[in-house]
Amino acid sequence: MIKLRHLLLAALLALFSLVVYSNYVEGKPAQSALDVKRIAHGLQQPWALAFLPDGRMLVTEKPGRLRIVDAAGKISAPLAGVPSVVFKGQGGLLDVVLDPQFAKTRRIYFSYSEPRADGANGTAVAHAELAQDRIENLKVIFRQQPAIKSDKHFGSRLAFAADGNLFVTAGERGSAMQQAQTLDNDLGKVIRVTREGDVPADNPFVIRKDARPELWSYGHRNLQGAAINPWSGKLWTHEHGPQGGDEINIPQAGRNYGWPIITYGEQYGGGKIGEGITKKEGMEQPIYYWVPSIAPSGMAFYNAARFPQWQGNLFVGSLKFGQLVRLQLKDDKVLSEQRFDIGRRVRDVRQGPDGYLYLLTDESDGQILRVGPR
Ligand SMILES: [Ca+2]
Repeated sequence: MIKLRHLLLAALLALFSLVVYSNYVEGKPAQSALDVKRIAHGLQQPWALAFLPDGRMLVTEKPGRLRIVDAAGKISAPLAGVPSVVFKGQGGLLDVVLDPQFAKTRRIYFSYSEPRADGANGTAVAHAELAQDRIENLKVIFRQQPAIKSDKHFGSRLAFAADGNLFVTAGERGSAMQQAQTLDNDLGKVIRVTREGDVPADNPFVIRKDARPELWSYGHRNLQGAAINPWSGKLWTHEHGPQGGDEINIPQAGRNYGWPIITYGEQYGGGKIGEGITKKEGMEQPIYYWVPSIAPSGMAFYNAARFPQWQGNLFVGSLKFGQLVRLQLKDDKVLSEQRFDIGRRVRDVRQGPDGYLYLLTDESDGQILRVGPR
């Protein structure tokens, strides 16, 4: 009898400590004033997350897999039909978003580093229809030109504007940064295409013979964040600077955002980039920048009712510091910044239909974290 009581007591204690421990792991770090709940783990370098209307999540994994994760955290087998990707360095299967008309079309859009001729590669965007365990009727609607032999700076975030056109961020591929300043290529550019990949008639360079018509803005470096501001309807992006000088921009039609002529960053290890200047006539200033770099990835405006204290804020993930960055905005200006320690490289940030924010962590044991203010 005594033994049984001891056993019961021990079992209760074990259960109690397990509960305390899991709360500790999920809720850390305490000083962050952030409530963190782990929804799923075991993803391999997840890059992007998109909510389906039924509350499940589409998740890309960089090695080239697309999975569905349910609200309880159960991860599906990889969906069939994903094209082959160059999984190397920063390349792989990258962003994913739903067609704004998804309920009707079952269509998803995704970006990836596409293998090209002679060992080169480039950012590509495709759409396909989501079926039970596969994607079907794939069509590539954008292929970044020219292809480059590099495993860096694919950019590749996707954002649909209210007019139905799609913005694609295209990085300058690292080895070709001067081409961010010329208009005969898709390197270091924001691209604007229709949902079928055609050029909208009102794109800024359609009448110029020396420019590619799909270009929206230029002089960018590597943009791994893009979102439509729900209050202004404008595209906002962020981009990695070199060493220092990560930026937030509100790219406008036909404007030059300066890379690599002007930057608030420097060469890795120190030293000027170009003339080492931060301003120049005819080039746009970022609305905000970070020195030192936070290595930003993922971007979400918060407009849910659940947490009124977050209303109107912009959230950005930090790979380098393992943080979630909260920016308080007034119109097109950043008023203040707050950082929350996540303790893991934050790759993507999305607002869930339940009004929480959802983060992806960029690891071999990648996680989905649900966060809210504490
Ligand atoms: Ca710039």
